[in-house]
Amino acid sequence: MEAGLAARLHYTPSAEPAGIVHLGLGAFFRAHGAIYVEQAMAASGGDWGIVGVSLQSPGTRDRLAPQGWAYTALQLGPEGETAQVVTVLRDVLVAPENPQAVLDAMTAPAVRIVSLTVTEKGYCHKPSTGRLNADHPDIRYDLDNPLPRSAPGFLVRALQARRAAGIPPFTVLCCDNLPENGHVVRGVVLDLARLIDPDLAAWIEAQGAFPSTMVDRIVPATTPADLDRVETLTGRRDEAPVMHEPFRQWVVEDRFCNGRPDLGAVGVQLVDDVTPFEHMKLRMLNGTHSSLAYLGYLAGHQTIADTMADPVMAQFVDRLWRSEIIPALTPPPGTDLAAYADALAARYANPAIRHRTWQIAMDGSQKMPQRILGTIAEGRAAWRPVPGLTLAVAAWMRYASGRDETGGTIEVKDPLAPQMAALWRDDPAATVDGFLALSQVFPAVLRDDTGFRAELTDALTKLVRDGARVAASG
Ligand code: CS2
Repeated sequence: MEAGLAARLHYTPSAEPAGIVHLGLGAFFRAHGAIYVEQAMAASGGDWGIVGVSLQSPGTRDRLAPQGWAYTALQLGPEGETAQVVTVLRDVLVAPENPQAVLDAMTAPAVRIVSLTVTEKGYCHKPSTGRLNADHPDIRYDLDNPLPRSAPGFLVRALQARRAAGIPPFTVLCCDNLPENGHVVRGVVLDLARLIDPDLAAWIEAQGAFPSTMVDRIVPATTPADLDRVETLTGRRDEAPVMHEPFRQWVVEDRFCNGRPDLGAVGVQLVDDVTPFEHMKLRMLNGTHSSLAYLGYLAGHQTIADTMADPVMAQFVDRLWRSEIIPALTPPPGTDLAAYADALAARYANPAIRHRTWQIAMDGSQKMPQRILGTIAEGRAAWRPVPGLTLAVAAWMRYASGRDETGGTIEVKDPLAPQMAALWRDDPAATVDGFLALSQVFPAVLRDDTGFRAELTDALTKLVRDGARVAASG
């Protein structure tokens, strides 16, 4: 069918009460967790419908409302595309418009899980320590006001309301790419709760649950061309579809305090300890994604697939996996890390997924510690050379300071963007000194490591002198 002519996708949502409130209703959750939950309900039942919450803007709510909250998930494989309509959303709320409605939804007794994808910066923590940043403007606001702005604020105020009403806590299920993500969100919730009411903190500590998870599926931002593509394929106009690769993985610690969908029935791995899975994924996937994003962007590549089609970059990432990252990892039970790397290379090269290097490059100051800097610190402690990852840090510094290979400006999206733009100097050693002083990004072991400082300066010098492709060629 020709795009622009079809009737709008529409569905009448179920009136059953929701069992899950999800904070941060972006494309990733709609293409990953929401589909697993829908399939778990189809397999084993349970009232686990989802109320989605946008913490910032009304766009997703406005596009989904006329569709009865249904949307198309389009799977893009090298061999073709398949569409599925997802109907697990029961409602979508926009927090800044009506924070009380969000707290009411989170306080409903039928809600037993609050899941989150609010991105790394949404936890208002210090990435290098994992603790709450009590000076964060949203946290300061949330300390003084009963109607919150931040994700930790919503969690704490909703748990406070549940405790006051004699309702047990919900499980907090973090689905962001953070190390020990359940532990981090537990830490920020308890830190904030202690500042509000120490008895509340003690109740959450005793009765709440914060399982860690590892989430994986590549979900590029939806483009206007994707809307036409979905319409042509399905014969329905959908203003809010999501695009995703075939692969998916979800590893979850089975520690829920108030029930859960039958996730095991639909391929979710329920484990005691997610740490080895999460290290593997954050370092092998996200660490190389970010490395390819910075070097690829500087080399003029639009997407990860384009970057992988450049033999210099494909060889570079292969060296990262085999010589620098795998040697620092403990394989999760039953996992062959070399095969995992091969599978990643194939996923990255999928030409149907147009995942922009610019999109992945976003928020680097929040991503570098868990994706790259931890592997560097461990490699250096073991006297293992990590030249490729060091080059990736140099590429991030060049990118984050807002200058591309031709001297043009880059639109840097990052909470530290203005601060980082001011750190660029014509002298690479001075630039490195400025960046290494960012204690919220670099752990002390790297800030104090003179060898690392020297190697990073060499990498940046080479990158500026020769360009990203030559620097990445070894
Ligand atoms: C990406 C991730 O945007 C990014 O930073 O590295 O979103 C990545 O695509 C997912 O974590 C894959 O599971």
